[in-house]
Amino acid sequence: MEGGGLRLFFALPLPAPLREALGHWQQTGPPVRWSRTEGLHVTLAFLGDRPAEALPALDALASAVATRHAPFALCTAGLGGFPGNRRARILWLGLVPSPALESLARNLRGALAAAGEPFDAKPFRAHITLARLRQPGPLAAFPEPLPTPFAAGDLVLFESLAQGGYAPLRTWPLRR
Ligand code: 2AM
Repeated sequence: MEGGGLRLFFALPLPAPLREALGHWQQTGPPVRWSRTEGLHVTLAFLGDRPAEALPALDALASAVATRHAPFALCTAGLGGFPGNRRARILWLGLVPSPALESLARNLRGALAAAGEPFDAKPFRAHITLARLRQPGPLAAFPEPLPTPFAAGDLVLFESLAQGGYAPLRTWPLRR
C-alpha cells in the first residue's frame, strides 16, 4: 500500500457454512461484482492506511477488548443498499439488531479513540457487503437470502489487499 502501510480494519469473519450458503445464493442473482465469499465479514471499525509499527498497539488494544466480550449469536436479516435501496451501489445483507454486537463495536471504537488510533468514525451500521454494483440500481433484482443464525466468536484484524481480497492478520477469541 501507499507509503509501505497496511490498509486495516477490524471485523467479525463469517463462519464457513454461512459463507458457503451466501456463495450459493450469489449464484442465483444477476451477474454483478460479488464479494469473494472467503472474505465476507461484518466490519466493526475501518482504520485505513496504517504503518506496520502500529500493529503492536492495535494488538494490545484488541486483545483487551476481546477479553471483555463473550461469544454471541447473530442472525442475518434482509438485503439493503448504500446509499439507498432504490439506487444501491453497495448491496449488503443486514443483521437482526444485536446489543452484543453494538456493545463490541462501541467498546472497540472507544478503545481505538482512547489510544489515539485513527478510524472511520461514521456511525456503526452492521452489514455484510455482498456485492458492489457497476450501475446503481434497485434491489428488486436480488432474491432475499434466508435468515441464517451464526455465532460471532472471534475479533479479527484484516488487511485489505491491493490486489483485492482481505487477509486476516490476527485473531482474538472473544473470551469473557
Ligand atoms: P463495505 O463493505 O460496506 O464497503 C474493507 O474495506 C471493509 O471496511 C469493507 O467491509 C468496507 O465496508 C469497510 N469500510 C468501512 N468504512 C470504510 C471506508 N471509509 N473505506 C473503505 N472501507 C470501509
